[in-house]
Amino acid sequence: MAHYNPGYHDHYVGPEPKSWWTRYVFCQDHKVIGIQYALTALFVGAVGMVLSWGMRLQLGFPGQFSFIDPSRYYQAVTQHGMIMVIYLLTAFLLGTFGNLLIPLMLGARDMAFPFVNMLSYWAYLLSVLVLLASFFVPGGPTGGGWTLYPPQTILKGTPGSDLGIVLMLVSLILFIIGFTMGGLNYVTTVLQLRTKGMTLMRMPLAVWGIFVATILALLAFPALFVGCIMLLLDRLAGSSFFIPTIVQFGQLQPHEGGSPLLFQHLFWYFGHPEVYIVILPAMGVISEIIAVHARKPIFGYPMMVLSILVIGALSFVVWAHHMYTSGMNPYFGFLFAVTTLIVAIPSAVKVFNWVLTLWRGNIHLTTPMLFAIGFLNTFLIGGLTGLFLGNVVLDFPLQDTYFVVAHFHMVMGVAAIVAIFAGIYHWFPKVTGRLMNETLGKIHFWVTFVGTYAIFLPMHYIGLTGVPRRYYDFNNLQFVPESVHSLERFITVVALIVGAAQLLFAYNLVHSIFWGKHSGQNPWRAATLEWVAPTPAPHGNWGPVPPPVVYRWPYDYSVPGEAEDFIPQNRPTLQPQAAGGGGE
Ligand code: HEM
Ligand SMILES: [Cu+2]
Repeated sequence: MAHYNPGYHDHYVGPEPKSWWTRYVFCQDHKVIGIQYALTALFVGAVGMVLSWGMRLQLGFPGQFSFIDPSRYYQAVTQHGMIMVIYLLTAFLLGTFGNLLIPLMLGARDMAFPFVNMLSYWAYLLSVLVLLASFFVPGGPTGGGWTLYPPQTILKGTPGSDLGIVLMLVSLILFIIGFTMGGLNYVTTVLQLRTKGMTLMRMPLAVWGIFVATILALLAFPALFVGCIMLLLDRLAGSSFFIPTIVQFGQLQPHEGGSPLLFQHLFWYFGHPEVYIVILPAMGVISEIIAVHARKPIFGYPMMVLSILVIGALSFVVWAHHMYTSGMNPYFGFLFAVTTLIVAIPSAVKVFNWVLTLWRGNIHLTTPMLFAIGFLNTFLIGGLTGLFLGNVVLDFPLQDTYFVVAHFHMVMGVAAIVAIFAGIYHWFPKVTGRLMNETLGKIHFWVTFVGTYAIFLPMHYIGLTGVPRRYYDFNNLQFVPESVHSLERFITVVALIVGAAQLLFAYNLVHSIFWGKHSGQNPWRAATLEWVAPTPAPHGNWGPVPPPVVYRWPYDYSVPGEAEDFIPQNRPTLQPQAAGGGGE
C-alpha cells in the first residue's frame, strides 16, 4: 500500500481482534458493535411487546387477569413507551444501522474512534440492565408515564416512586452518555472518513438520514440529560427545580417554588426531535430499499437531502405542540401550530418522491420491499392525523385521548418498526451471507401490516368518542358507547396475533443465520458500496486493497443503454467496461 494516498484515512481501523473475547465481546469493529446493538435492542423490544400484551389484556377483558392491577398497568404503560422509543427504536436505528452502514456505505475501514464506539455500546448495555433492574426493586419500575412529568413521577402514591424512578433516570443518563459517544463517531466518520470520490451529494440517503438524525440527537439529548439530573436532585437531594410548593395527603412537601412546566419544556425540547431522530434514519433506509427493489433511481435526490435537512431544522421549533393544554400562553400555541404545519411540506415532498420513484419501476415485491411500502402507508396515515393534532383548537378535545395514541403509533411507532424490519431483511445477507426465508417473511409482513391497521384504526374512533389514554379501566364511564367495548376486545385479540407473528420473525432470523439460502455477494443487485465489500466483510472491511473509489451517485439503476440494470458506485464513468473491484 506504499503508493496509496493515506489522505483518505485508510489507517483508521481499530486493533485486529485476537481472541474470542475481543472478537465478539469487547470488540472495536463497527460491524460487531452494530450486531451487539441489534441483539440487545431486539431483546428489550420483546420485553416492550410483552408489556403491551399486558395492557391489552386489561383493556380488552377488564379485571379478568388479576396479575394486572392498576399499579402494574401504569408501570406497563410507562415502561412499554420508554422501552419502545428509546431502547428499541433509537438504539436500533442509530446504533445498529449507524454502525453497520456508515463505514461500509462510505468506503471507510471503521468508525473514526473505534474504542469510543465500543464504550458506546457498553454504556447502552448498562443502561438497559439498569432499566431492567428497576423491575425487581421494591416498588417496581416507575409508572409515571414515559413523559416522566413531575411532580407526579417523584411523589409518593405514584407506582415506582421509590427506587423505580431513580433507576429510570440513571438509566436514561447512561443511555445518553452512550449515545453521545456513538453519535460523535457517526458525525466524525461521515465528515472525515469518506472514501475518495464520495462527496456529500453522492452519499446514500440512508447515511444522510442517520447523519442528520445524529446531529439532532446530539443537540436534543442534552435537554433530557439535564432534565433527568435535575429531577434526580429533586427526588434525592430535596431540591425544587420542578416541584412547586405542594400539599400531598394533607402534608406540606419539602419543596417550594419549582416549575413543573419547565420540565415539560425540557422534555419536549428533546421529545419532539426524538421522533425525527427515529424517523429520519427510517426514511433513509426506506429510500435505499425502494430504489433497489424498484430498480429505479431515487426521484429528486437533492430535494430528498434538502427535505431531511429542513425537517431536522424545523424539529427544534415545534416542541410545544405537545403542550397546548398545559396552560401556556395561547399566542405561544399559535406560533407552534404554524411551525408544526410547515413540517408537512418537506414530509410530503419525501412521500411524493418515493411514490415517483416507484412509478413505473420494475417493482420486486420482496419482503424488504413489502415492509418499505408498508412504511409509506403507515407514515402517511399517521402524518395526516398529525395535521389535526397540530391545530390548537382541534388538539384541545383530542389531547390525551386514544386518538393521540393511534396517531403516534402509526406515524412513529409502527412506521419505524416496519422500517427496521425492512432493513433487517434487506441487509441480513450482507451480515450473514445468507437470505432470510421469503415465505415466512411475507407471512410476517402481512400479519404485521394488516394487524397494525386492525389495532390502530379503531383507536382513532375510540379516541374521537372521548376515551382518555392511560386509563386502567373506563367501563363505568357513561359516555363510552358499547361499540368501544367490543372494539377493545377485538384490538386485544389482534394484538396477540401480531405478537405471535413476531415470534415467527424471531424464528426466521435465528434459523436463517445457520440454514438460510446462500445469498452470494450482492443478492439484490444494489449499487451502494456495502455490497462491494466481501461478505461477510473482514475486519477493516476492504481487505488488503485500498477502499473503493467512488465515481457516481448511489442510484444508477436501469440506466438506458447499459447491459446490467445497475452500476455500482465504484465503476468509473469514463471507461464503463473496466467495472468492479477496488477502483483505480
Ligand atoms: C402492536 C404493537 C403495540 C401495541 C399493541 C401497543 C399498545 C399500546 C397501549 C395499549 C398503550 C397504552 C395507551 C395509553 O393508555 O395511553 C401504548 C402506549 C404507548 N406506546 Fe405502544 N403499542 C405497540 C407498539 C409500540 C411501538 C412500536 C412504539 C414505539 C414508538 C410504542 C410506543 C408507545 C408509547 C410512547 C406509549 C405511551 C406511553 C405512555 O403513555 O406513557 N408502542 N401502546
Ligand atoms: Cu412533536
